[in-house]
Amino acid sequence: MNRILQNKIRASKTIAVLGHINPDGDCVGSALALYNYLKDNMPEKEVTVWLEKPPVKFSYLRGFDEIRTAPDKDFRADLAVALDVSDRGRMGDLVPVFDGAKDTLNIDHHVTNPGFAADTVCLPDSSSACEVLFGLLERDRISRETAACLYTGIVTDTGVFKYNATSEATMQTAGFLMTTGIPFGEIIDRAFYRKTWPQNRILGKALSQAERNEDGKFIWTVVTFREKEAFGAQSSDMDGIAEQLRLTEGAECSCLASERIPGQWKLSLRSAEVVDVSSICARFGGGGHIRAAGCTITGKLPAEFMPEIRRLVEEQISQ
Ligand SMILES: [Mn+2]
Repeated sequence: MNRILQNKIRASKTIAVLGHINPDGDCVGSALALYNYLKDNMPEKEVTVWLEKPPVKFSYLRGFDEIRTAPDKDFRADLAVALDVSDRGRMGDLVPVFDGAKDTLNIDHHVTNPGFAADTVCLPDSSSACEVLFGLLERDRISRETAACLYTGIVTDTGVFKYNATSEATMQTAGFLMTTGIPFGEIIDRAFYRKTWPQNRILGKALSQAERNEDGKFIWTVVTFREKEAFGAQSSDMDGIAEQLRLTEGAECSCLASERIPGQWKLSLRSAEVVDVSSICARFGGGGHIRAAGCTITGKLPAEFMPEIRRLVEEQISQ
């Protein structure tokens, strides 16, 4: 086992644990996993955990209420450990806490990581920062609470053991974590599937008013600002709608147009295996990945831009 984490911890009295802006399940999970691991096994250490305000849905993880969100320029830790952070700037307002530490370590899994810390453990083939961190911890010192944090991160970053980065090692890690007695089904629901009331209602609204072309390969839907307001839905509540549309039998490509503010349309496109949606979004100044991309359109109505999107999608499908 790589002893770098143990060695650095042994040499430090005060330890600051950090993650990236807009923290997701892997970020919150890995940060709190290390926090809990240190609290459980080394109570003599002074450990603090720092994150930008994390989503409240992760409040089931122990230590959630102890997360510090306000930067402290004068804070000097012996060791700062950044988790799931692919780039120094990704720590946002909390960069000074990292920079103020005498020693630094970065535990990550992003292939683009330039190695900004004094030492870096970055395994791009790992599913998640939580999987990388697990490899650095002593198994028999992992409590149920720490295991719940690690499991949360793995579930989030693998889309519940579905994305390509899911490996045999991922499943073995998850299997070990289950042996600690974590409520794994509940964790999957809370971290991944559970939706708020406005989220589910706006999803239903968007799906019920969806349309599709003649062969059913392109499916689209439009949600206006007024409709979002009526359901009390935020822009972030639209996440997952385009993906759900794409899962329609026979569909190759989906498009959700949601009005962010009056007159400004956010488009989310998803495809199954043929259409390069990033090239379509690039025409409108957006971008993303081949199978998932987005763009923003202002000054046009859906009745004007959606036929254009449809034509571009159909063009690619017919090629
Ligand atoms: Mn991650």
